[in-house]
Amino acid sequence: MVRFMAVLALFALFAANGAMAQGAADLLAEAAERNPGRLEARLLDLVAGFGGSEGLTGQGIEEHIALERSGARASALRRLLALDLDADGSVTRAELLVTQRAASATGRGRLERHFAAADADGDDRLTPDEIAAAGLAAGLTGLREAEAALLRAALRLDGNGDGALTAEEVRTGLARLAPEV
Ligand SMILES: [Ca+2]
Ligand SMILES: [Ca+2]
Repeated sequence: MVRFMAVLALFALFAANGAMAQGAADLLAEAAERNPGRLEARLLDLVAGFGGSEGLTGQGIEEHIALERSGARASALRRLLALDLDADGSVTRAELLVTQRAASATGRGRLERHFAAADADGDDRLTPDEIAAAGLAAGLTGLREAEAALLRAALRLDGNGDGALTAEEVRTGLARLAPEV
């Protein structure tokens, strides 16, 4: 029985791996079909910017994703924290109004939008938790899950299977993906 379960678990694992690999290949193929030039430029930039001497590893891809998200998160947090005039960690509607008075008409609208988006419970006050959550959400918007999945899928182009992706492998891998013309 134990052996049967083990075989079953192994089978499930292989099936999951196969589905994952298939999904990654599909993601790349779709992106290549949509805009081959853009995908190639994006991946070559990534290899150049985050690859080591051997090429771009999974860790390099994760670092890029984390950096993109932390940048977007920091911008959103800074925007909201700048409204916290008495530095108590929360932003009240009264604090928002003071900043809005000093802003341009479009600036006022933007501030209202950011405040309302962050005020999850709609009580006209941003708690530290609401501010943190708004930052996290902005980070995910900075680099969406679909884009992250596509970048992770790029490792499928690692032709020699050494776990690192070179510019050459990106070019030849994408050329192989390109639909027949
Ligand atoms: Ca405050
Ligand atoms: Ca609130």
